[in-house]
Amino acid sequence: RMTWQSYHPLADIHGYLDYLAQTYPQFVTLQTIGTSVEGRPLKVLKISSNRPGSPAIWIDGGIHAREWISPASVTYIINELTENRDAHGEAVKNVDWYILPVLNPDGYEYSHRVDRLWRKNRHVNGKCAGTDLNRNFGYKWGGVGSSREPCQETFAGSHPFSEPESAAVSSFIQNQAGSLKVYLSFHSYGQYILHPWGYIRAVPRDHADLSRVGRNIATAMYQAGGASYTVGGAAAMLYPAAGASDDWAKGAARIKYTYTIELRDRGSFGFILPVQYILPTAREALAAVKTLASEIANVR
Ligand code: 0X9
Ligand code: ZN
Repeated sequence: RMTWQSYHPLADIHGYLDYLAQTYPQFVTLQTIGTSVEGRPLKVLKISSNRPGSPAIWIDGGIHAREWISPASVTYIINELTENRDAHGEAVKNVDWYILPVLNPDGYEYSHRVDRLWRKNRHVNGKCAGTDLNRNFGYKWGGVGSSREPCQETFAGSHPFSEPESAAVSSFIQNQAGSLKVYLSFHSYGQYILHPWGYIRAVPRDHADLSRVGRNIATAMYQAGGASYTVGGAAAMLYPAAGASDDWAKGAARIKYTYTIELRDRGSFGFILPVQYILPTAREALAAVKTLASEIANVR
């Protein structure tokens, strides 16, 4: 079934989520929160603490089709939090987890079948296909670092949440009514731990908290897998880009600990990360989420 020795097509990933929900019904449930442009389900796995009022963590992967290490790492995290639940301490059991491994299923499949370097979703906009889902979120939408031109890689869509994938995620997150304390999105590549803001080179009021926890994440990732991750504000450290999911999570959904993590590598292989790096990278990703869980769970 699922391994971390190769990159899997969408059917394997969705089949694995179905299997987990069937095998662990006491604490795992699977919900389809919407459908993609081409009609594929957006499957969110909930791993429950079974304690009312628990803090919750949202994790997504695969916003960008070609960043295959992201769904691979997110499914590894899911595996550890379910099949290996007792190995990771109390904090992870006291959190409700909402995990969407493939936010852009159409793009993911297209990158497997047709164009390995496809980035966007598969919405047809006139002569070109694809909206950049990480420019389509409705906070400071359409600003710097996004394009109005459908043929560009950073096309922001016709309006905020014009795409079913980003719209479904935003509705679901808003419906979690304040329980979400962490929003985390896995991308590649570059080895960065990015926090808001991404639309402007300024920092939010609680920048010191975001930076402190970000540095704790970097330390844990280094210890888990040996790669160095750099922490900083997204616009200041990488480039300004408006309409991304992280800025929306912080600015509109008001989730305090919001991060985008750019997984391995630093550019030697880039998006085409060889399969022998899946496990070490996924271990780093797991260390990141465990750090966040202990930060918000108040048990140590
Ligand atoms: O440009 C992006 O969407 C992300 N980088 S990627 O190479 N994976 O495409 C970075 C997004 C960082 N966050 C914001 N700019 N808000
Ligand atoms: Zn990306």
